[in-house]
Amino acid sequence: MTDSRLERLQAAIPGLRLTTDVADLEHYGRDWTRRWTPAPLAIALPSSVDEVQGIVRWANAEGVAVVPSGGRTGLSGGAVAANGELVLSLERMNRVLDFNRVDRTLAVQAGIPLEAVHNAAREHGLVYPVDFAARGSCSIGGNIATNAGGIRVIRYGNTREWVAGLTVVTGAGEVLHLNRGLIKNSSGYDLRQLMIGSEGTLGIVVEATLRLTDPPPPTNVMLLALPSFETLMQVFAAFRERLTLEAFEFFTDRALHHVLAHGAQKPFDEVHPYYVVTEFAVGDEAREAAAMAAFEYCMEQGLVSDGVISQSDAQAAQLWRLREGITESLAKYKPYKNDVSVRISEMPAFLTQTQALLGQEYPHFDVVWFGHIGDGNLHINVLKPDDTADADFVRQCEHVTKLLAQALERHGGSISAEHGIGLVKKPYLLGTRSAEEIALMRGIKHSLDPRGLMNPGKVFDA
Ligand code: 2HG
Ligand code: ZN
Repeated sequence: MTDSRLERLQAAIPGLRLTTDVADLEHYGRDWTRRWTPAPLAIALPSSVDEVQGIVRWANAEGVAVVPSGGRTGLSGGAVAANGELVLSLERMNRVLDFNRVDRTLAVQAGIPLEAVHNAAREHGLVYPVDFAARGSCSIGGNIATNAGGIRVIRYGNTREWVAGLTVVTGAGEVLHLNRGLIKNSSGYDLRQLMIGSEGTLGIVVEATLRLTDPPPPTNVMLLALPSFETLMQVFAAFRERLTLEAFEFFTDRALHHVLAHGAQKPFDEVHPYYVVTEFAVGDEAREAAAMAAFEYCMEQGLVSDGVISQSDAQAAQLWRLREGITESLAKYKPYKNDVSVRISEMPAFLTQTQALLGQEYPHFDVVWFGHIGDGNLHINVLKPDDTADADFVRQCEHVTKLLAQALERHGGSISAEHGIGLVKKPYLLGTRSAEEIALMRGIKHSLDPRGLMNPGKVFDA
């Protein structure tokens, strides 16, 4: 470690774990986007709020940019450090701090993995209901920084519904305790909610008090095969009217093709163009009858061509794997990812137009559609053909994303439903957010991070 700035950091916080090992720079300098070459100055792995505060104060004194770092499972480049930044990894701050049975809250350090939060809640007979496939690797701090969504938003909402309190270190180096775990708090601006989804551009989430809830009633998982895209929203309406949905997810035949090639088990003998995985509460006769009624109605109307319902937890997990395994099964094709949303009522028109647009622009590419259709959230992954150079591929995809962004603007949608803006979607922010909104966001950033050192270049340019 020869950089004098790092020597001063180490001198200011003697116990701080710092590394400039080449493998560490590479490992901590990137997230699941693979487009940027990591080039951080160093990696700091603090073990306390005081150490985090010390790092931010040092960064202000030295003018060094800081990239907050959780599990780095993000898909928008929000945790990339490619410009000599200090990566501040919360990895070592991964403990449960407190469980409060009366408040039904779990206080945790930001670096704890989502799955460990699930397990801790379950030990107390409760659940933390935000859930998605990266649960084993992502951290709660990153979930909060991106207001992560996932497969149960339809029932429980996004991460922001479940954060009762936050401790943050702002870009100016102040430690703030926000909302104090309160349910009701009508005392001015809600700075906790401002921090949620700010992608590390205002400060660093160091601790959180999470709300827990009752476990859901027993559920069943159903896989439906659909003959056409047009009927998707009708199937959704038929199920939603009759059942309490825990999830309603969709994917195409191309998605299934890749998951099966990755080792999942084939659900039907025949091939169908579209599929839905839905999970809903059962556990009594009325609910089970409602589930059958929804399915039979869809079959009679020709909205669905086949279906299978889970008979055990193992089979439910198998059906879920078909949906949750998609991202991993596509990784080797270096996919260009879109994560868009519109209001559910806009979904049918948006789907029709987008399908036409992509069919026209990508006749030669493998385009994989899937996502949280019950929340109006679609993931569109475009796979890189072997014979296309990386840069050409990205250029073509960016052109189409521009067209997609225009369609989203017409339909009042968002260019990022749940993955964040980061670096990948920064060029398309205007359109989802107005110029006035972006100007206000810049002003807010300036008041919390006056030197512009917190995750600079992410979301918007200063
Ligand atoms: C999911 O819903 C994740 O599985 C990842 O948000 C989506 O890989 C993607 O595009
Ligand atoms: Zn998703």
